[in-house]
Amino acid sequence: MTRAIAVSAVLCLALACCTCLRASVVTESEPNDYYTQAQSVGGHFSLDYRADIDTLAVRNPDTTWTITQTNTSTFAPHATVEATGDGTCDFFAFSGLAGQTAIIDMDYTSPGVLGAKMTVWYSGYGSYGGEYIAASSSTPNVAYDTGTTLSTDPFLPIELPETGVYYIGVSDITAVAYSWTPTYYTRVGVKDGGEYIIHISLIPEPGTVLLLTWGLAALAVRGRRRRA
Ligand SMILES: [Ca+2]
Ligand SMILES: [Ca+2]
Ligand SMILES: [Ca+2]
Repeated sequence: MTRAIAVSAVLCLALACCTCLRASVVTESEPNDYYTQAQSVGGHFSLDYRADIDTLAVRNPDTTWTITQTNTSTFAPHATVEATGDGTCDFFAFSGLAGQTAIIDMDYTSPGVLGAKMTVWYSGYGSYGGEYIAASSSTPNVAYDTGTTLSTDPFLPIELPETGVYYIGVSDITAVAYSWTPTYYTRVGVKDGGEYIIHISLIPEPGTVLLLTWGLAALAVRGRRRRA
């Protein structure tokens, strides 16, 4: 049992190291207009320090969120997308674990965006191959996190319901998320020339950190016993 925990910990550590080797900023690439065309950011998570990833959201038992101005960039793996609107929607894909908190923060929107909406979809089910999970409110629940330039910039914390691939859709603020179909998205794209940045942060599960700590401690004990 102890050996299994140690091996799991090493695998976790190796995975964490691998996912932190590449730069965390991704340039948006078209076409990415629907979740079937989503641009993956999965290989671009890192623990690089960023001053504008400074808002922590913790989910309460009553499903509300406690939000504090805390920089999470050095302990929560994150990827950043730099994008420019061309009249179409933009979709990005990342992987997460059931129960994990993902924080999606939009920053540095140019006046050309004139307000954007973010929608999150899960890939595992749904009549079109993806299931609508959540959407940002037109009234942000963070007044002015670092990097926010418009009062309508969306900030969306979400507790992931399943383990798997998720999609973030960026559209015009007028989009009605739950009515989306494969044809609806063509009418609610981000304004042509409008620039924005999205940070996707995955908050580590306390249990994962504990498992890693136990595993490394177990390896250290085994090493001492072998040397003795
Ligand atoms: Ca920010
Ligand atoms: Ca697009
Ligand atoms: Ca923001």
